[in-house]
Amino acid sequence: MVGAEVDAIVVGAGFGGMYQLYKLRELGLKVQGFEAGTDVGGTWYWNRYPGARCDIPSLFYSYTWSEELQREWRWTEKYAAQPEILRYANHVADRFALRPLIAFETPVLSATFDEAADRWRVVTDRGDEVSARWLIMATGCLSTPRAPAIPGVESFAGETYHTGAWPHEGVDFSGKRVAVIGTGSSGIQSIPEIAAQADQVTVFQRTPNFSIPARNTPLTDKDIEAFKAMYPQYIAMIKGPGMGFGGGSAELPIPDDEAQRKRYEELWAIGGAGFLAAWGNLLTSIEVNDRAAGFVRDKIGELVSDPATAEALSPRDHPLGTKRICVDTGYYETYNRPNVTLVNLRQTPIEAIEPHAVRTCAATYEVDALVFATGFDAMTGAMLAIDIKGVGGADFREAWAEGPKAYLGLAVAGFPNLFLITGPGSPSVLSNMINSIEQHVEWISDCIAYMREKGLTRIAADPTTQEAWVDHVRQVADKTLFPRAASWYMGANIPGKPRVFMPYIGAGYRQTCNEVAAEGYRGFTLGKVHADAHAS
Ligand code: FAD
Ligand code: N01
Repeated sequence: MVGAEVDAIVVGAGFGGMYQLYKLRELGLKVQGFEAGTDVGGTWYWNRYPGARCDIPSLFYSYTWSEELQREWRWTEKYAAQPEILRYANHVADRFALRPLIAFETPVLSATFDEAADRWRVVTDRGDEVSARWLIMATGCLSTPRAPAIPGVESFAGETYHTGAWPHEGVDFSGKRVAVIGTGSSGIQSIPEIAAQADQVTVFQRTPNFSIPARNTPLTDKDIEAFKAMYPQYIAMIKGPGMGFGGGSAELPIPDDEAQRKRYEELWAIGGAGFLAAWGNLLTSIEVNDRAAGFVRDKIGELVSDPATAEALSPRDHPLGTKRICVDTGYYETYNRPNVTLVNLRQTPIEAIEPHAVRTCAATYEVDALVFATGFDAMTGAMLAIDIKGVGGADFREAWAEGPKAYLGLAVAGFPNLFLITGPGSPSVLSNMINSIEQHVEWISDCIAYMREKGLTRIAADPTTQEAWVDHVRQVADKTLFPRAASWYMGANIPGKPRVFMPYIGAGYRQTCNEVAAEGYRGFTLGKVHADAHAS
């Protein structure tokens, strides 16, 4: 594909990229997708670790843009497991004939804006060079796995895995001694499953996390009927002004201690991340948050037989929900198994990995396999891996050197005609991501349609408007408890990464985006390459 010209390039074939390809093809554009993996699915293609499943009920963690798709797909569980979600992604790709639009096993390496033509020139690791007017980055927020540089890690003689890049053929841990490093969502989902299979599991925990039981169940006909009955209200709600955290409960806690506890008990019994919606100020009032956190710690104490282990599993260094809340199946109970040991790295840090062991300052743990559940270079990692040059040779990595900056999380000043799907500065990872993906894809598609209709070839975010939006994103976050946690939302999991709260937590985001578009793309400069340019 050297010298090929298309109208739009979409990088990434997860739920974002697939829908974007579909929409642009519907508009009549010639589109080319590039995907590093061998197939579609993104997150659900890469994260095949045991126990991987969604934490937003599947009926809601589904595309809403096709009624036929809604009708014909039936989820089997409240929270579908990874293989089922991947089957859904594959079904979408087949159902809408998306695969022919995508070059698989083709990572995009660079993109350079040609100012004379208002086109992006994209280069892949296969040597493709393709030019397009529009470049849409559907590269994912949690798509760059990271493993810490622990001394000696390269000397480990056993098997090494990362939850975010799990082998397709699966892993059999039977008869093995397994070390799991990391207790975020991926660790919390995989540890019970690994423990059920392996001889011995040693969990190396640096920071305990709050986790709420999923209470996953098979979906019944009755559940599906109830969902169908409320579907119009659901659509009205997600298309309404509340998208982002502003859409949560508005209720404030009742002063009575017993009544508060009753509410937490009810939500604990229901299970899932809805626990965070207990009160409208759970994520802004430390007093309210402390109560809820105390409730969860009490539950950990009830679930884990050994008091010292229960205490080590009890988070005390960050408010509940300010690190992504985890949703589990039997996580805390797993520590009652005789084959599971918890190592508290706050007391006894890892010093080195040896060929057959993990060594802390206090002991050496012999293991056959190492599982890194150590997360991702979230929200910026995939973008910064690509060498992007904008107007006047502007370097994308420099533009984001102090932290990511994007107008509405959709566009970056200095990089015209490039759009981000669920980029930093949008609700993104704080929302149901499929809803946010759809909103961005539809906004971007409308914008491209508008540009073509008007014969325009360049749209660029204004630096001052972008700066104001970035400021607003920070101010809104500062009113919450989120900045108090050393979370990946803040970039705190990557040494040297700027500490900036990356997603947008304010209310009314969709409405703002709609208004920006309705006002002729307020905050953007629109132009034409030269008089005789034809819009493509
Ligand atoms: P991704 O699915 O990450 O896809 C991005 C794709 O881009 C990847 O396939 C990647 O290979 C490709 N790519 C990146 N860079 C390049 C490049 N340079 N060249 C070519 N290809 C490239 N969200 C929820 O809302 N609810 C959930 O329950 C939920 N569960 C999750 C569970 C796990 C284990 C993880 C890791 C995330 C979860 N998420 C969840 C977030 C999830 O990432 C999103 O819901 C959604 O799947 C993201 O889709 P996407 O298309 O934006 O990105
Ligand atoms: O990653 P994480 P994740 N030594 O960054 C630890 C989504 N997701 O893959 O907190 C020892 O949350 C680190 O410790 P600390 C969801 O959005 C959803 O689990 O930095 N430990 C932490 O415990 C989620 O938030 C689901 O002290 C080290 C862990 O590794 C996001 O993806 C399932 C270490 C990393 O946790 C990321 O989740 C899975 C070191 N050097 C993922 N470095 C659902 O349930 C890091 N750690 C839907």
